[in-house]
Amino acid sequence: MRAFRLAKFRSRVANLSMRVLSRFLTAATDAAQFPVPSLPEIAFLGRSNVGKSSVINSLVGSKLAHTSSTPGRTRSINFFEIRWPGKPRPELIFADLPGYGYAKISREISQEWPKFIEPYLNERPTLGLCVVLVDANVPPQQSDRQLLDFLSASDRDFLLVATKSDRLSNNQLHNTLRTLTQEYPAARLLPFSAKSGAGRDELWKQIRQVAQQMSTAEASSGTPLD
Ligand SMILES: Nc1nc2c(ncn2[C@@H]2O[C@H](COP(=O)(O)OP(=O)(O)OP(=O)(O)O)[C@@H](O)[C@H]2O)c(=O)[nH]1
Ligand SMILES: [Mg+2]
Repeated sequence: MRAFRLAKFRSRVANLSMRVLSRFLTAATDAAQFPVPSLPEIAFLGRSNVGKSSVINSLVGSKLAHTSSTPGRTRSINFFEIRWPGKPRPELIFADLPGYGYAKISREISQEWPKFIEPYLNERPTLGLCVVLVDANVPPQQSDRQLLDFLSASDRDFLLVATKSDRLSNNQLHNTLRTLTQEYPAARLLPFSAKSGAGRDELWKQIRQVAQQMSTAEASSGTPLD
């Protein structure tokens, strides 16, 4: 778990055709346990079981984050460091967040939100992008709407990712994307499947763009991200 894991990507996008190294950093259930802010950070958010940990594993190409068919598997904010081989230092942090939205889990998690998830989303200075996952097989949910409203109010950049697209026919996926666009007209939307790898290159592209913008801003301001 703690050793850097090597994964190979085959990508049609030339500059994404590379290996990525990933490493578990820490699990936090309290703001005091967050790692010192340093690198651009990408958070993965969504209802329990939507596939947050699976998206992270698909991106890094290894079983870095724990996945489970039982909702509520991830109970802490789990931080992972991402590095490209040949580079001396890591370039990104991925944060896998606890899910919300299942009745039993929801009660427990709702107590946790004010304690560490809300402070994380509100105050984390290095958080560059919130990847908000919604299940492409499930109609839009009130809990997702609440999260997106929360992120908009906090002025957080977010990207909406429709997961488990492999379970839908092209026609069904088309309808789902249309519904999501109607429901969340302001959101950037991307279909994704951890199973087939659909959408992975595009998601990497979006993540790297944010990371590059943050690094450029840091370099031109002359001050570190924290
Ligand atoms: N068919 C299909 N199944 C998927 C996909 N992504 C995730 N799953 C399945 O969905 C279940 C939940 O996946 P996780 O990645 O653990 O979901 P999570 O959002 O991290 O869940 P919590 O940590 O409990 O909030 C697992 O059984 C996965 O195998 C996908 O792209 N396609
Ligand atoms: Mg999880």
